[in-house]
Amino acid sequence: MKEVEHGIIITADNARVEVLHFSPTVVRVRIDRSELKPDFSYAVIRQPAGNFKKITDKRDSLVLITDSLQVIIMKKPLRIKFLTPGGTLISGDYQNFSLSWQGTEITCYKKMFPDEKFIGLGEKTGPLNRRGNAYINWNTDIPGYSYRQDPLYVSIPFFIGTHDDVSYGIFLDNSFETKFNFGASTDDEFSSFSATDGEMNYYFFGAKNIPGIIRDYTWITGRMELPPYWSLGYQQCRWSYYPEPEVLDLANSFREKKIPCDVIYLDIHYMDNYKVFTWNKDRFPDPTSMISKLNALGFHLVTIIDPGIKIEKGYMNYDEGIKNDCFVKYPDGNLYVGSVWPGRCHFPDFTNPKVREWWGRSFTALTVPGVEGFWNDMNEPSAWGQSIPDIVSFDFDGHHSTLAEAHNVYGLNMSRATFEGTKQLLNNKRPFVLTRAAYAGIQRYSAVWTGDNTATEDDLMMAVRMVNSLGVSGVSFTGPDMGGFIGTPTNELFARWMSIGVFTPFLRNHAEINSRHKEPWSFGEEVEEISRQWINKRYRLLPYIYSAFYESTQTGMPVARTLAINYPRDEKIYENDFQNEYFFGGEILVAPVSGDKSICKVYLPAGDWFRMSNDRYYNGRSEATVDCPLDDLPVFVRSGGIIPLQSVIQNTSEKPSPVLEIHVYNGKVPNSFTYYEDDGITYNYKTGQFCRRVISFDPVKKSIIIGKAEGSFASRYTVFRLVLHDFGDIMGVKVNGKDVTLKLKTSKQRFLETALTSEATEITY
Ligand code: MIG
Repeated sequence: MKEVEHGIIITADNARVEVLHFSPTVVRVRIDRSELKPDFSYAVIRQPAGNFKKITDKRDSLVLITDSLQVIIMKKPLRIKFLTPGGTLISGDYQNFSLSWQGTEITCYKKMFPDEKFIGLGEKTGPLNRRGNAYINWNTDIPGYSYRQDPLYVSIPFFIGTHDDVSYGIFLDNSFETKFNFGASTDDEFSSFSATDGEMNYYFFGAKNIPGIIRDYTWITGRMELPPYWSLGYQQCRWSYYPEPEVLDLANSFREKKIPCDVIYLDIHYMDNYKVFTWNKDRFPDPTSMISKLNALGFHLVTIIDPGIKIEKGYMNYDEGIKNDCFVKYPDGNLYVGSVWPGRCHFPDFTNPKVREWWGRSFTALTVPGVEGFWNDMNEPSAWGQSIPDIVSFDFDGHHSTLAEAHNVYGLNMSRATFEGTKQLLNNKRPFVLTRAAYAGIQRYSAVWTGDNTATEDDLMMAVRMVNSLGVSGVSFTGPDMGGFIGTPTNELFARWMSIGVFTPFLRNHAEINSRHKEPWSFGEEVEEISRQWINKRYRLLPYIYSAFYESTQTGMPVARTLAINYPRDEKIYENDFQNEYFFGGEILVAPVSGDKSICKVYLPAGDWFRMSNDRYYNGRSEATVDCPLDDLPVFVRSGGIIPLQSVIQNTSEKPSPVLEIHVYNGKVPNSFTYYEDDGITYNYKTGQFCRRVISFDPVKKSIIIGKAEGSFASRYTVFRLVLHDFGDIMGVKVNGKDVTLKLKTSKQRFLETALTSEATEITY
């Protein structure tokens, strides 16, 4: 054993082991057969820091202590265990075998506890509790994927285990193909994770609860930046809207029909022969004027981008790429050629910083005419045949590697190049970046959509779990193709999907080429009206949703949160019927249900709950049978819940009414909500131009306080309407000490209105 900065290195019989301190709750373990290689990661943005409080070298073990953890390393045979300060085992190597190499593949085996559950691993289908299942991470273009299909487009080798009264996280930071086995095909003795090459390199997260583990994981891999406000609105996509008059017609239809919408997408047909960074001049003769018309109608334009660069002399991006040596090659120096939409292509080496810069600069072709959103597709990477040879070489930021290691981080680095480049080009405006393929840490650069799903009820439920699982794994801004990309949804499925979409961080309707039209008015008048009502609701909720995104930027807490984050010990939430339930932000519980049901069973965890649509009260820790017509998804608010709402607007550049509604639901437990607002467009919030205030409800003191505004941004709202749910006929209501009378809204709701200033306001009753 050797003490080094931040930790220790052990030379065992067959292995080198390094254990480093990142924080009292984050410890990293690296193991290899020989000398550890120079350290490098695309996911991690932190360095080891601080040190163990105490390191004790005993005869048969080593004990490393932090304020929150004990790491015990047994010497012969080598076994690593993580315990609480009080000595409870949180996670530890399996007693019979702990590490194995088979060829280059290294596997780590951990003891599995009788009641242990596993959640996370990012974009995966299958159940919420992953116990009994095994998964592979190898980014894959897989149109029409089915339930339990694996692997998919995204690799996030991070999961959370929870058993007894402890939880922990493990992040295997290795971008080769990785495998996770949570007791599949074994006798429930151990779980394991493997990397097909490279070193065993994992971070152990030992924070007390799951929100703390997510906070630490996103401290290590980074958090999202605030997205443009418009990207939280409703988005309309199709493969493909063209030519220009069709795009403008589409925009006008939304306005005429009064269905709110903020974003229109152009899929691959806007390009000249599918060449990225070009425009098809026949279909889009004057993108600048088209985009300014769209902007005038309150729309933002997002265009698709593929990595493959067409081999064609005279095509600027090809010529530049060749000249600057931007494309990946075989080991013999010959350029790799793969065929995709444009035909034969070369592929940029996004693991080369010089190439990322070049790629970033190329976006002028899109940003100059006014495009503000960039949709990164096919970046698994995908080429016809779906099997690019592993030997293709990559720069790997100077560390030199091959596709075997670069494949899973290709999409991450493409998204990074896109984000960093467009951020510079947009002069202080926030770009919106969307990607299909990703690796851990993607939240720093891009939103993720869940690829080519199908219009089935199963896909709807699967999408909910995928979004929730991505959320646990650090990625907040996610959603599926609403309505299903492939196939035709029934009217019921479409309407239901729309309602669940309202409570999905990323809300985009998308459809395959040659499929039936799927705009909200394509399913008859009834579905059109239901869709309008749901999208209206999304826009009413935007102040709440934006505050939830703000929370993600601060703590990593996802916007869509499986109940397992807050109720890991409640067995019910893992049951088939209830595993899809989640919180949307901190206050709203969504119980997704398929479109073919009009009555369903929901489970409400500890606490008390109100159905949002009718204020009906429900006791927690109980099942309830509720009706769920297509215009009334089962959505509940926690008692004590605080929800800010605005008036319906048709797009986010429209000024809402100056009235901010603050809904407070009666309860016994104090609650607080951090409200956040800024211009939604620029980075001026970084210099203090935001408006943040804490709204708190204390049922014991009988007071509601709209806290003093912090920051220099002048809120869009100048009046607040406090809507009290289920407070009954309360008397003696005072605003800052002055008597007021409440007005009746419904039998369960009373309200008052008063000026919203930057000062604090206290309401007592
Ligand atoms: O080979 O650009 O997942 O959203 O519409 C298919 C056409 C390429 C796959 C994406 C999908 C997109 C489609 N793309």
